[in-house]
Amino acid sequence: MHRLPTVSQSLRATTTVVDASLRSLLTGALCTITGRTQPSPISTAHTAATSLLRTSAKTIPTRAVSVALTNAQVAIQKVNITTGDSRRLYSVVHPYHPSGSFHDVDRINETHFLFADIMDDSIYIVNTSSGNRTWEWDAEGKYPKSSGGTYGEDWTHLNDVEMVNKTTFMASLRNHDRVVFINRQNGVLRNWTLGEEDNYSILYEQHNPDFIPASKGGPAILVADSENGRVIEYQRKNGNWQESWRWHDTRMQWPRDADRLPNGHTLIADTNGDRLLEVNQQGEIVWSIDYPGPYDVERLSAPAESSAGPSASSVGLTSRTPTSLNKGLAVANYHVKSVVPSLILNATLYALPPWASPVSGMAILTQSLLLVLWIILESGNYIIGIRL
Ligand SMILES: [Ca+2]
Ligand SMILES: [Ca+2]
Ligand SMILES: [Ca+2]
Repeated sequence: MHRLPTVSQSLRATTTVVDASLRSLLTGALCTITGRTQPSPISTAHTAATSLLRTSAKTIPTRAVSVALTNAQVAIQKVNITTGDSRRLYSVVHPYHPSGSFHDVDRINETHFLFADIMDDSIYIVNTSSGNRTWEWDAEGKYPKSSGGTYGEDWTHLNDVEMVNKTTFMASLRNHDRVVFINRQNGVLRNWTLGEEDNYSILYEQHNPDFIPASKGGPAILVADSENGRVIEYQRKNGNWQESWRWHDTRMQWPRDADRLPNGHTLIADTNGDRLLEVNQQGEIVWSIDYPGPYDVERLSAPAESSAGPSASSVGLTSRTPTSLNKGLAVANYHVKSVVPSLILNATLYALPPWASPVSGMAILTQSLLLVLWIILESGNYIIGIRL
């Protein structure tokens, strides 16, 4: 995989924030985080922000981030994390689209960037020195329009792209529950596709798949299997994808990023679990902090995403599932998650403040529905009373 030390990552980000309390907790664990907290005046439709946590005075590399400047204009900017200085590299206006069209952008070299365009259901390479697209792949025509989400609105929800090598790219079609491989000459490599639409035993509306190459024990894909509430890895064996590792606990809820670090640990953004955590090779949590709605997390001292991390099978990572439950609220939350459809639960939690747990979220949703029902019934009685 050809990824550079200063590769841009995944960032629908807005601004630089140094959070002192988090900084003290993360000594030695230099991270960037994107999330739905939005302390910036820059507007975004899908609220996102980057918190750049600096724990030492050493030089921190520049990163490129995508930003939503207005409700119609999106851009990528090169940001010096140490100084906060930024330079716009490329921007476009989508007059009929809300902001946030660039759901992911990876740097190929100093001038060329790879985009995942969630509004256009496409991936493309842009030469930022000329502003021209040098290559493009569009999902239209490759999959039925009746598949995925609503065609023309949120059809594929193409939320991530990654360069596998100079000729092949990996993309995440969230609404199709698929990770696909796209060759520049031959298009989709069908026998490499991971997942199939509505087969939730494999993937269920995933985010941020990372490709682990053969040189690191792959081919493997580490992915946040969001609606299934787990982080999972698949290993390529005998021409098929086979599950090789999974991790989740009673708290995990709608994770949207997992990075395999060079030491075999896994860094996770647990979005509706409102925390960041790192698990070691034995599946134990080595540190965890509460953080509202994190979307993506990066260890700045490591290469981007999972590009320097080993596959689970090559180092024998231990899986973890919530077989032994904690007492109290954790048990209640776990049971709520087991009976409430994940799409409803996660949509509710996304709209509620970060303190809302699955139990409290369902209580608020139930009370709101009862209130609406009561208003409807009372309105009906009132109208009937008038007519009588
Ligand atoms: Ca990416
Ligand atoms: Ca990742
Ligand atoms: Ca990451």
